[in-house]
Amino acid sequence: MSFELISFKTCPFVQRAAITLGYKNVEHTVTFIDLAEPPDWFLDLSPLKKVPVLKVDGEILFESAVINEYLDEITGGELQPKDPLERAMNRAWIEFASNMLGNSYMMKNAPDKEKYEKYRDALVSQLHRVENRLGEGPWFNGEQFSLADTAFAPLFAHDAVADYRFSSIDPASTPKVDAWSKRLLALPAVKNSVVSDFDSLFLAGLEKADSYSWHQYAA
Ligand SMILES: N[C@@H](CCC(=O)N[C@@H](CS)C(=O)NCC(=O)O)C(=O)O
Repeated sequence: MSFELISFKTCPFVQRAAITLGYKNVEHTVTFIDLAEPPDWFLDLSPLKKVPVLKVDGEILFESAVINEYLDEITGGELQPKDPLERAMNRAWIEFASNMLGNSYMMKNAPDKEKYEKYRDALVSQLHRVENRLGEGPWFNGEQFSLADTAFAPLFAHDAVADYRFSSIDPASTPKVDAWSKRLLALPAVKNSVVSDFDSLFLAGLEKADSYSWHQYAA
């Protein structure tokens, strides 16, 4: 089978698929596009005009959570709980992580302090909810690493940019999230899921957006 991941270098949803591909050692190629100027071939093939897209023997698979479930299923399926309710609850938390990624993006790209704080407050409250959900670890479901871990890891990778200058995690009030996030960031599959100049590309994006967070960082 051939796998081609269509990617944008700073997209956290792409990163989820890249982590699963890496964790499962699935041989694949990566094609980068610029979402500011998406090529026609991409607009034709991506139903929602979004990345990630995974081409599987030429077939188009989209939506990061769906891509990850598929990748797990063709490689043993151990990244999803066997119990249907547990599996469904994991899916729900993956959706929650997507919502957090949205708030994180809105916060970092907010044009002013008021909007920045609005999204930061939402994110902090969500981090507390995750804190209450986590057990003893080391992973989201305990001993077994899962797709829930791969879904949250990009949030923490974005949080760690520029030596945690943009972090919303308070280790004192959300210690389990803090420890879990650092454990995830130390995994080779997570480390290798972004390009080597990820930090500078991410910062360039904030500068281009002329965001409040960029001005705080540059000051
Ligand atoms: N629900 C989608 C979200 C993907 C998404 O929002 N990707 C962004 C980049 S990070 C995108 O392609 N945006 C382009 C657009 O909205 O036109 C998933 O999980 O794959």
